[in-house]
Amino acid sequence: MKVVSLKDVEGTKHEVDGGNWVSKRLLLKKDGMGYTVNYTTIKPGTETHIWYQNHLESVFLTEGEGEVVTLSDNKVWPIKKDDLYVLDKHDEHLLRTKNGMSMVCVFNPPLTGNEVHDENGVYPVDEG
Ligand code: 9YT
Repeated sequence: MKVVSLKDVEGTKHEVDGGNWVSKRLLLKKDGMGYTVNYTTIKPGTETHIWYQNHLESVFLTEGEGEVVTLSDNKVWPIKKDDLYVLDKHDEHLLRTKNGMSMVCVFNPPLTGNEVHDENGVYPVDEG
């Protein structure tokens, strides 16, 4: 087994600033677990368009509150500390917060580590 701490990835290439968010990538494809675990902070006053067409993601909020808008039905989902939101249909969505949020994000399949959203809010499929 092993223990991975935020300080192990802070200041490395696995701390990724996506503009509206900063993601510290704790577990990646190279770790062989079959999923990724990231600790992500969402900056206050942001709205982010996200559409993980190639990944499933679940997100557990450890701090803060905001909302998810699913674009297929324009439904607004309030989210707050202790909630887990589950994008089980590769849901295209907007992620909004007034005061910022902290969260643990799990991705299947795992990320390689360097992904930043493209113009459609998508991470590319890993061909490796
Ligand atoms: C909630 C979310 O998907 N935020 C964008 C960053 C992503 N969590 C990541 O790459 O860790």
